[in-house]
Parts: sequence; structure tokens; C-alpha cells
Amino acid sequence: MRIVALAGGIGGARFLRGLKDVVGPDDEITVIGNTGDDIHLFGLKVCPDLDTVMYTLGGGIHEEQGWGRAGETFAVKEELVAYGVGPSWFGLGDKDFATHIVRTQMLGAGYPLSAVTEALCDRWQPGVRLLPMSDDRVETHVRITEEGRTRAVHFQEYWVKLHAAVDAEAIIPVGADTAKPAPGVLEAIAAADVILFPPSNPVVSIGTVLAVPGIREAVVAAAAPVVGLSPIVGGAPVRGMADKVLAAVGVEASAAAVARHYGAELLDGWLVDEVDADAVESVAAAGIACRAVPLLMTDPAATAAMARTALELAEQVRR
Ligand code: FO1
Repeated sequence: MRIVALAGGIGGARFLRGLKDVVGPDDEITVIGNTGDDIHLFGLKVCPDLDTVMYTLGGGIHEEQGWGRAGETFAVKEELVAYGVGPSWFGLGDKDFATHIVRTQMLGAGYPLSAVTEALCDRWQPGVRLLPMSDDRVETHVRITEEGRTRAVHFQEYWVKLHAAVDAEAIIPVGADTAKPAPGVLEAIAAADVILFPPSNPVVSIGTVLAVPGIREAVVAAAAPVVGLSPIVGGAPVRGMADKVLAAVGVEASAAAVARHYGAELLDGWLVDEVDADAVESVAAAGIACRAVPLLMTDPAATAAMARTALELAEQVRR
């Protein structure tokens, strides 16, 4: 079976680990990773979501944190701070720096991001084919107003520096409108037997992947059933700032509203948590098959069960 998953960072990566636990040796997983969170710092290109998937599936992730490397040290960051060179609010560790140096060096030599990602994955062996959504630069910016001053900040500044404490007024995936899907992305979607939307952020993760011209259209046209898992449980995001960015696009932070936001054009099936069982009827009324099951990735077994249920729902809704 060929499975395609669109993924953001921590939630997507953890779900994919559960998915790997339930598929067979002949099944192939292709991950189309969000690159809208990418940021250029200290002359280096940092790809947080691609790295989170790569480290999580490759066994190098800082488990509790969910991003960055296990056993990390911060000597380079401290030296930069000593030179007064910022930003100091973004936690790049020494081991992680090496990844960004290799990536930036290869990009500078002319390799596209997709080839660089493949080369990095040669080391980590994540057990999935990890494709960036695009080789072109896309950067998610967030419009905010502070003390009467409106400005757009990089998504990482909104999330890591400002802790999403200010309302997001608009989400701007800069460059997405002219970006092209990376090699293999459209082919993987067209050839998929199942397409999954993990419990990633529907706006700044999966929404950004779908904003690359051609990707949404390919998912809509795909023969494969498309099943998503709600990142909203009991009216709040399991982690992250999905409530803030959903508000910016006029969508309520509820499992049912996120399903309707994707819509029946994209989704054939949707999983909500048991606490949101009352959403099942309204999601079904929108033309999307819906089941209420435990959706908290509390341990590997619970995560694997979620992945198994998503694949079962895909079989039930197969057209
Ligand atoms: N998240 C934080 O909350 N604080 C950080 O300092 C931070 C640094 C960081 C460095 C590399 C990386 O790959 C991820 C990092 N993240 C950090 C996570 C990241 O901000 C987001 O969680 C994702 O971009 C959203 O998926």
C-alpha cells in the first residue's frame, strides 16, 4: 500500500511514528512536509518541520520537547549571544546547527531542497520518503498589531518569541502562490492508495502545504481516500497555537469546524476525539464520514491505534 501523509512538525512526526508501527514491510509512506516554517538564521537555512519528522522517525529527537536533538548542547548559541548576535529567542543547539550547515552548504552548491532532504535522510533513515512540499522558498508570516502598530512577523517569531500571545490577524504564506510542488509530490499523491492528514496544524502546516499551487488540486483529484485526524480536542489544540491561527482565517477551534474548513472536497473521513463525539453528526452532515476515537498520542500504543483507525476508516470510505 502506498500511503501519502501531509505533515507539519511535532504532531505530524509523532503520528507518523505510530503509522510506521502499524504498516507492513511492503507498505510505502511518503511524507509531504511543510516548509512554510522554514527560517533563515545566521546565514543558515533551518527547516523545523522537515527536521522534526527526520529526527523523530530517525531516533534523534529530543523526546520531551518534540523538536531539536536529544542530548543537545548550546555552545554555539551562547557564543553568538556573547557577540551580541541574535536572535537569541530561537533555540538552535550545536548538533542541530550541523544539520543546517550541511543543508545550507548543499543548497549553496546548487542542490534543490528535495535533494538535500534526501541526503540528510541518508543518515537518519527515517523509514519514509520525506519530500519538502516545494523546492521554492515559502515563508509563513503572521500579521499582528501591538500597541497600535501593525506588522507582519515570521511564523517562528510569532510562535517562539511572542508565544502566540497576540492575536493573529492574517496568515500569509509568502511565496506559496508562485511555488511549485517539489519533484515527486504530485506523482506520490496521484499514485497513493491512502492519503492522510495527521493531527497537524490545519492552517500553518497542512494549510500551507495545500497552498502550493497544484497540491490541493492533486489531493482533490486523487483516487485515494483522504482521512484526517483532528488536532483540536475538546475545543483546544492538543499542542501549539492552532486556535490562534484558525481564528485568523475565521474558523472556530473545534474538531467539527476544522473538518468543515477542509471540506468534503478534500476529506472523505475525519477522526475526532471521544470527548468530541457530539461533532460526529455535524461532520457527517457535511459529507465527511466521521468517527470518535481516542486521539491523544500519549504513548506509542495509543498513537499506533490512531493510525490503525485512520487506515480502517480509509478502507470504509474508499470510493
Ligand atoms: N520551538 C520552540 O518553542 N522554541 C524554540 O526555540 C525552537 C527552536 C527550534 C529549532 C529548530 C527546530 O527544528 C525547531 C524549533 N522549535 C522551537 C520548534 C518549532 O518552532 C515549531 O514547533 C514548528 O515550526 C511548528 O511545527
